[in-house]
Amino acid sequence: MDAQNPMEQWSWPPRYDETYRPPSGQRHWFPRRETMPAGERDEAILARIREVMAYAWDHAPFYRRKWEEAGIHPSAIRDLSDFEKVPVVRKEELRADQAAHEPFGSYLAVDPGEVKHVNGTSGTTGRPTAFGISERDWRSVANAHARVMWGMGIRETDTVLVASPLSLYWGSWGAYIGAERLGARVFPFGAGTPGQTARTVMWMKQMGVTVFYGTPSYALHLAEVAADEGVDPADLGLRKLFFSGEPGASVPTIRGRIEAAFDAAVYDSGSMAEVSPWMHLGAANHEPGVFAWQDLVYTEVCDPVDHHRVDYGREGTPVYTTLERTSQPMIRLLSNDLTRWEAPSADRGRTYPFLPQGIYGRIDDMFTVRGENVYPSAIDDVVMAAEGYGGEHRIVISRKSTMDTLAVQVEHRGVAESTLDGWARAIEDKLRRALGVGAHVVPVEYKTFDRTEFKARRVIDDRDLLRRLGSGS
Ligand code: 8LH
Repeated sequence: MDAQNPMEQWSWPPRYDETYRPPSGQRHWFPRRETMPAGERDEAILARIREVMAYAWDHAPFYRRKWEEAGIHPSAIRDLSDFEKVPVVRKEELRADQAAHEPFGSYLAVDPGEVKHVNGTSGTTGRPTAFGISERDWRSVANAHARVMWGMGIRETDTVLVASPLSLYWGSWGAYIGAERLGARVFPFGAGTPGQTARTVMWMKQMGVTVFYGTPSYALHLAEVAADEGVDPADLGLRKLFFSGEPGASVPTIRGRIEAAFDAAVYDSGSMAEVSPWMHLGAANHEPGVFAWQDLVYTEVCDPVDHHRVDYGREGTPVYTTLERTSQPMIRLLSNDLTRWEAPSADRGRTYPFLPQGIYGRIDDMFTVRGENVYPSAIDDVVMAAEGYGGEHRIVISRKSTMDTLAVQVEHRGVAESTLDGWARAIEDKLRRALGVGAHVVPVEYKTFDRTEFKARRVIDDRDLLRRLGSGS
């Protein structure tokens, strides 16, 4: 690294100047870190990985046990390819470890007394996982998020609405503390209580909200409720919306619908709560897709079976390593999500690897119909582009004898009854072309389905039901 021009505020453990903020007209929060040659950054990342691993070895019995079993010592990591040999961490392992070492697991690498914030998974089934966050980590996350939000063009003059649940969900708090650190005005309205969405519309107007944070599904629901209340969402005054939590902001049709409804720019971000700063994936200008800000959370897009990096241009599953977390460091956490990555290029304004379609699904959510792999987000993309789309749909996978079949129930709005059949067949054609397999489209009335205020669940897998009843296969 250039000794005359070191990376800005780059240290282990992380320490940030809390008074720092770039001049408003500056595009990058930390220009050097964000635009330096990727190879030089990788050298710094390798050194940091070794520090983080040594720290975890000394402070977190979970990692020492795991690596001893695998015959790996932090000192053996001499390049980023060596790092690919470090075994991945699965979410089930974290859950089991917390059950055995309550409440934060033996991967807690600080004294329990240092845990000053608790968040957790909001899953309603199974054992929830607790996130124990030290004050130092809380500040690192705030600084990282401020930086990524700055990259989205959010400034201290903005009022940022946090429109996702303000409870256990790390996403909401991460957006909150990032906006606060950036110097913006934060408006934590939350989401998820009955009647709240109509009130959100009213308050947005009154407070002059300029930036929205939530899930893509919720933004679309909000637009619908605003229209029901007689308010054109484009008149709400939003400049920008940024998202995380589910695919959508990089799915062209969903992105387009949100941009058109609010007449504002859309940005994707998000990874996993465990690897907060989750916002390490952030937008490139005004295109779909996200950067992997490697100096915050080192992301390897890997083969889902051997967990080695796939070449740029290829699809794989992100494996994440936090480079700035000390309380519950995550070292090669397996996401089981799917994405495709591209090599860093200075042309994009930041020299990070780029994920042009964002994260487009989870491996578990992918299903196979007549030999073709299908992602729900690919169906969303086609169906939501249809003229007369009513705002919601459901994807139903069932099994007839030994054959899986796919049906999509699509709400329609403003489509004449006499043309409904043709409308459905036209969507079927587009689905066949996009997915390579046929799907049966069933038109249903507008507002047949519940809207979500958080992450959408649109897939109904009847085969699961059959399996549970013991009559499947
Ligand atoms: C995404 C995205 C995205 C998350 N595109 N899929 O992102 C906020 C964090 C706090 C979050 O949602 O964490 P959580 O609840 O642990 O969920 C993580 C999963 O959510 C992740 O594995 C993805 O499947 C999905 N996700 N952000 C597509 N921008």
